[in-house]
Amino acid sequence: MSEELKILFAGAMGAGKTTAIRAISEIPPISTEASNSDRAECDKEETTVAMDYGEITLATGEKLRLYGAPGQPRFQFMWPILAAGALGAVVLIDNSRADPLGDLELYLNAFRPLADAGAAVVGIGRMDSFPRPTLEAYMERLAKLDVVMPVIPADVRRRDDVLQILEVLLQQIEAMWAHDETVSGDANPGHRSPEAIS
Ligand SMILES: Nc1nc2c(ncn2[C@@H]2O[C@H](COP(=O)(O)OP(=O)(O)O)[C@@H](O)[C@H]2O)c(=O)[nH]1
Ligand SMILES: [Mg+2]
Repeated sequence: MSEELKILFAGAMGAGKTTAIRAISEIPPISTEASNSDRAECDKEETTVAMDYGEITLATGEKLRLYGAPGQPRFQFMWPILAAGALGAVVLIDNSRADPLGDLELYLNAFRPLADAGAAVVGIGRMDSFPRPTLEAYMERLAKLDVVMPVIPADVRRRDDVLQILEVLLQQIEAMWAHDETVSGDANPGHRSPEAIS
């Protein structure tokens, strides 16, 4: 079976999943935007109803498939379906929302297996204009939830910021594989390390 390198972008409506995938995809991203019927949750014209899809090729020539999960809690049923077989997840948080730490908890729980495996990172948006919760507050909340994962401030409208998030995620995954190989003594030829993004 050929290995599909699938990365998932998760987070609330307006957190920037569609923007992040658009910023780095080397193909025109596929997006299923529709008129937003949920202005109470997030005041924007359009929102993603099914998912986003984009692609980026690593320096190794391997293609990462980038999926954006629909953020609305009513689409929760789709999250485990999209997470199945994912290499890793990026949880995007909009720090201007009412309860960003609550958002973190919701999306983290949805993608908990990936987080527990060390294959997830958190990107925090709009920290420049909304400095609270602070990075320390995020780390404290993660510690309470018994999870260790990188928390990175990012403006997903900037390609370099999104690439940095992805790079940290791939480093995490690589470290996890190296650890697995040490533990099992098995070089697992099916796993090739992702390398720096071109
Ligand atoms: N001012 C500001 N706007 C941002 C920042 N990050 C994302 N945005 C905007 O927030 C919106 C996010 O929308 P979208 O990508 O559709 O979110 P999605 O629902 O998660 O797919 C876009 O209009 C972005 O331009 C940020 O750091 N600062
Ligand atoms: Mg979207």
